[in-house]
Amino acid sequence: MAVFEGTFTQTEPLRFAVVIGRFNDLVTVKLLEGCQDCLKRHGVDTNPHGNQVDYVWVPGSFEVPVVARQLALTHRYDAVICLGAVIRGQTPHFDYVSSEVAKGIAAAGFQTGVPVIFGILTADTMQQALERAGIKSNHGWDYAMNALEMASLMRQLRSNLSEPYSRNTQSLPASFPSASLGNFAPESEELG
Ligand code: INI
Repeated sequence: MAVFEGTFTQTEPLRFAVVIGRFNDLVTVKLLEGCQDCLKRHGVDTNPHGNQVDYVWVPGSFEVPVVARQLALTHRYDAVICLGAVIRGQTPHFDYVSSEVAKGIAAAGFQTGVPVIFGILTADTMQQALERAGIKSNHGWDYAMNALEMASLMRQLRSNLSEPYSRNTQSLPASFPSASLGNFAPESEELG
């Protein structure tokens, strides 16, 4: 048997997409800077005109999942990093936006088999959000680390493990109905 773990060193072949919400861009621009700093210090060319990272801006966090899923479906990227800032304020908007975004980002990763990193900062106040986006620490850096680790891990799993059950049903016992894979089978029909 084996142990699989992502590494942070062989980053040259990796490709990333970063989806960023403009809402609360005082915060999201800082998250992006932290994210780029981390990727760069691990050898990734973060130049938008280079060939390792693409950037996509969307109006707010609510729009992040649909774009993240679309990018993941292309299978051009080893990971998609989602950046946004949802700040509680005085309205229930916070709860609607944050819960839908969390569900949508999870679904994007789960449906496509591509790591989609949840880099949506949720905070009670702008001060709290800024503290987590550079004043005290920068969570953008952490999200990039998560992306590097998952990108590397998924490459290792792909190159070391055989085809997933959904693509190799002949090796399954007859008593294992393929329908039982249900939502666990990655979407392949849309990949072209
Ligand atoms: N978008 C955010 O990214 N953060 C927020 O705090 C926020 N609040 O609180 O309203 C927010 N709203 C906009 C939302 O993401 C959509 O862009 C908008 O509703 C249009 O669909």
